[in-house]
Amino acid sequence: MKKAIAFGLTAVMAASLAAPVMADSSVAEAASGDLITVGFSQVGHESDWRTASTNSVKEAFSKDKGFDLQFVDCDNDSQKQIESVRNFIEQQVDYIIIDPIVSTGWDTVLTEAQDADIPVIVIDRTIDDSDKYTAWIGTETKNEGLAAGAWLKEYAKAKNISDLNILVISGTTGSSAQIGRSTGFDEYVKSEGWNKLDEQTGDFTQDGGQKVMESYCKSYEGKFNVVVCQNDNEAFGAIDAMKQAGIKVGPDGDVIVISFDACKAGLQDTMDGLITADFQCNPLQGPDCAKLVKQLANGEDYEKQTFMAEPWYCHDDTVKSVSYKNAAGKDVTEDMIVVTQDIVDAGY
Ligand code: GYE
Repeated sequence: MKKAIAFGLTAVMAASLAAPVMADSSVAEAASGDLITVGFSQVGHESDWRTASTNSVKEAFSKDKGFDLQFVDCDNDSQKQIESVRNFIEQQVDYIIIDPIVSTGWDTVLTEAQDADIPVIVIDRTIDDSDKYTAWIGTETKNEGLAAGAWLKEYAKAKNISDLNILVISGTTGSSAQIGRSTGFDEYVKSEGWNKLDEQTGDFTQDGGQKVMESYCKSYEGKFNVVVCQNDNEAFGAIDAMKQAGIKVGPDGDVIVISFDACKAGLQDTMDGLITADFQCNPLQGPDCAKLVKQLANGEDYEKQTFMAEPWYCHDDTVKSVSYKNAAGKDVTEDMIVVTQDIVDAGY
């Protein structure tokens, strides 16, 4: 008995030393070995955004914080993703976290999770054909597309550019991030009568962005002045392809590049003027997600939907703010922030 108490105390002390900021209940759970088991089915490893997302979840769901996390990288393969969720159900984990590659095809496996009494939390991208999950944490990607459209409209006006000939390199087809950004931006294409020449997927990768841009440079030589890349990694590839084709991007060049994510390297390119505007999507969703799982475990109230804050960045102050009707139908005005070295340094 004495021995057991002594062991308990030592374990609690050791846990406290290892994780001084941990809440008392978490210390007790971790020390007793009573960890909350969580399976995380991640999209893949296609972008800087994704790496930041994976790291954020792994850090927030560490053993010292009271979790036993099983991580599966689905390599952008939807079939593999469904199997990973089934595997978590078979193992009877306490909670499942899914970042869905595509937004449909989910109802059957979510019904299986529900039947097994395993709560599912969806992060980042959305599931649009089933409501059999407990909560969602992520970003409103349609607002990102709308803000990009509102910015381009004002930028073109300020620079006296009357003809906008646009090429889009979209993200993974059928992902909510692609659908949201395309839908939001296309509202402006339509209302402003812009000429969208083409839209092809670069699958959110640098290589994909480069390949699509190489082919665009041949097919649309001399015919375009805007390239919209649906994430920074695609923009890096597209910028390389344009450089090789002798096209100058940026405020004094031939082509305006718009991007999404605003990861550290994207912010650097925005400061350097290669990307003219970059609309941030915040990947640091791990802490909110871990907080939510603890709330569920403790039977506390929780938010069914959590939207991450997302600032909008630009190279210079030509457009100081953007006004648009957001996805929730609300009229909003948001600042455009000129990227400085401090902002790059603080980036993910
Ligand atoms: O923009 C992209 C990543 O789902 C919002 O996925 C995320 C997107 C992000 O691959 O870089």
